[in-house]
Amino acid sequence: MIIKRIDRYQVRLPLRTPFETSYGRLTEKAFDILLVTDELGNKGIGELVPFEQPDYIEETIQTARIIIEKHLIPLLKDKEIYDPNEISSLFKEVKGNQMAKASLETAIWDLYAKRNNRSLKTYFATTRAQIPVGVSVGIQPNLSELLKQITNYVDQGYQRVKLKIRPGYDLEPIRAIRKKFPKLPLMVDANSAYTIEDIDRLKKLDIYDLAMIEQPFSADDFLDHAQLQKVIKTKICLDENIRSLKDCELAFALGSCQSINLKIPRVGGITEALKIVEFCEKHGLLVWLGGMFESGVGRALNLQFAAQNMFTFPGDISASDRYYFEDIVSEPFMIQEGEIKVPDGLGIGVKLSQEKLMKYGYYETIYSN
Ligand code: OSB
Ligand code: MG
Repeated sequence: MIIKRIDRYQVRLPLRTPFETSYGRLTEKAFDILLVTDELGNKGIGELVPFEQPDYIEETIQTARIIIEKHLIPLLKDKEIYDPNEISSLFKEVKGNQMAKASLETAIWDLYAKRNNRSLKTYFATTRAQIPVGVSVGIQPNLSELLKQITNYVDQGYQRVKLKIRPGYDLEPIRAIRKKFPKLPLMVDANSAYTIEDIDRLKKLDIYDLAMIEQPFSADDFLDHAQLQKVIKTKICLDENIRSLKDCELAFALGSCQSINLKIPRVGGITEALKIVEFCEKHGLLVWLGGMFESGVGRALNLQFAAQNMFTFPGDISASDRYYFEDIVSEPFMIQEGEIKVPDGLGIGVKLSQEKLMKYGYYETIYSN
């Protein structure tokens, strides 16, 4: 297949409630939907997920748009693609910028599956029609609000809660949650807010039966994570650190973690993500699927991927209404008895809602040949 045209919707969706992490507060999510068209008129869709601020990782939506238009699309020009696994090698000469790469790579996977009349999940080792899901809870203004939020999610059926923490907002909220929900599968995510100086405080988290502690230290640190993992029994999970299979190999060799939060966009797309899943399976690392406040497009991709039998730990794949009043796909994702149904249409299995796209975004053609 040859990519003949690429269209883009730039969208902004207001969040139902602001989301606070150790590094900032988000009230609205900006994202782009890329629509790629082949020579036969088949179409694939992908989501560009980075934030407007370089505060989660360095990539932003603005830098990603430049990389896509100036550096990635020219590599696709007149290129005959036989297999979507070729895209990651084709993009290799552009360093880094994984989320920019993933937006096109995942759109091409969707296109390829549709062209072959297949659901995307049929390319993966999947047997499940619906999957258990978890929810990520932002930093709250007080403990009663926190417990109210968690009670609400538990009542909706979420099977695992991830609490955002930062130094000073850690032991007390965890203790309060554990008191009310002694058996709840619970984990925490620090988004790099601690340093090795905080090791004594982090050791105190060990008694709360947490499923894992996600990304306590900085995104470029492997050694301090390894030092912490040696003295706590709770699993350390790496998120921001892991941009490639190489990063997983390094983390495993050094003992920096026992779990990986895998986000397809953060590792440059499906091909690299599949290699990471294989590595984790081989070496006994607990791999699960993370999220980036995706719209229905990225959410559908995450569901297709997390339907793999390996993904037993509930991911950050909540229902559309966890973050948004309205989704830009025609059928928003709903949670039912703690699970979300994996779409079984062609490709990623969702249809865009033109009405919602026009309400929240605008459209332009960024490539045509
Ligand atoms: O650190 O996992 C994270 C959201 C945006 C950026 C980083 C993270 C998160 C979340 C929520 O924790 C994931 C989601 O529910 O989409
Ligand atoms: Mg994280």
